[in-house]
Amino acid sequence: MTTKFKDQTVFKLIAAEEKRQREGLELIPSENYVSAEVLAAMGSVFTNKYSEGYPGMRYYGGQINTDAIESLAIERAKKLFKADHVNVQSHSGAQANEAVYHAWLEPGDTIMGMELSHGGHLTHGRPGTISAKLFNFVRYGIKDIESGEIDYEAMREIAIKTKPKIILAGFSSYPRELDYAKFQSIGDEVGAVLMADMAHIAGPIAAGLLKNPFDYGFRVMTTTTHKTLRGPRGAMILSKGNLGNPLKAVDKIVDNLPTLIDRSVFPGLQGGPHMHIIAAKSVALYEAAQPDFKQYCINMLANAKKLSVELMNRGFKLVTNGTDNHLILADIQTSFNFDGDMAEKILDRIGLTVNKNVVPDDPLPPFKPSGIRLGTPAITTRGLGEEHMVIIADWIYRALKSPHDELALDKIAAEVRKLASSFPLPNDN
Ligand code: DSN
Repeated sequence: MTTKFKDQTVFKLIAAEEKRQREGLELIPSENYVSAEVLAAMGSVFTNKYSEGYPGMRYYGGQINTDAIESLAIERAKKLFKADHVNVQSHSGAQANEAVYHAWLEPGDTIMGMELSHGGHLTHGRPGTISAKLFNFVRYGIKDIESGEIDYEAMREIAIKTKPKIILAGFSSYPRELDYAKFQSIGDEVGAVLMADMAHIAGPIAAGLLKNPFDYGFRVMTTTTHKTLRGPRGAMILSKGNLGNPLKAVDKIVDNLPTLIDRSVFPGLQGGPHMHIIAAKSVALYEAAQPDFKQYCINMLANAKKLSVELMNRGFKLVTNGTDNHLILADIQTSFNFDGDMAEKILDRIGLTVNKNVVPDDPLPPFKPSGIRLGTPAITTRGLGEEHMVIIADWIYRALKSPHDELALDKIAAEVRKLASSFPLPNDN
């Protein structure tokens, strides 16, 4: 397969990665496998084109096809998520969040986001990030680790005291649904713009299986496109309001958020958009509008629930004792008396890919935290069902119970390889 390429070094690594993906099972909740069509669009000649600006307003010639493809992505995303406007140029979720902050805030303004160890993301103000240097972050968090319910009363009190200009709903390791109506009432009370970072749950929202924050007064949603949405690596910013000329300055009023955001992305934070990625986003958005995508999301959520129950049946302590979405946070330190980093490495050894993760108020440091994060987006794309969740829970339990038994680990690794190899990758078909 690699012999036709001159750069053997790189293409051998690509082949090796494909083999790793084929023979193992990806359980990282932010990962997925794209379709052959998304992959083809990413590897298309659109990568050759510069298109600074927006459709109809570019700084380069030759935009007949780029304008069409970007407009298509925008229209498809608007329809899928009930947005008034969508910026499809953001290169990543981090940049999308950054662009929204800069569109609406001045340095020193306050943003309220989820406590990082309770599930919030790095771009929600982790010390050391650019946004944490520029803006003042205040926090809301969960009431207790057993229910995972957000302490909305405490959130309201902090919001009244600190007057955030943005209240941010969103997470990268929170296994429950948020009560967006409560966000709305607090946002209205303190006059904050409501923003949702729905990177993890964009797929089920598009499928109508999880609530859409736009139905609860949210003005902005950011999402990556490569997680449950199953598109190329990249991001989008969806907003409510009116779109003016994005190349001209406009007043900072909430109805102008679409224009303010477009200006913040380009020329604020980025130069030329990646048109091959935008082409692939268009394909993914088309796929997400098809009936089989809804079934995929139903299966993904059912698999996550089943996996969480099977893990708990085997004695695993899960943060919030289960999941309402596609992700599971297991407290390995409490369950097995070693940390999540060690668990990640043991599971890697048997071909199950997970990632170490902090648990709420983790006493251990982020590089050797107490937990691991697991999820079902990728294995569900592969075609695994609830019956396989029993097998996977058992493998995880057996491996973590006997982490130094090399023979036992070899045996499990062979079982993983055999099962995984019987489920082709989407681009095999
Ligand atoms: N790094 C992503 C995740 O794994 O959740 C979030 O950006």
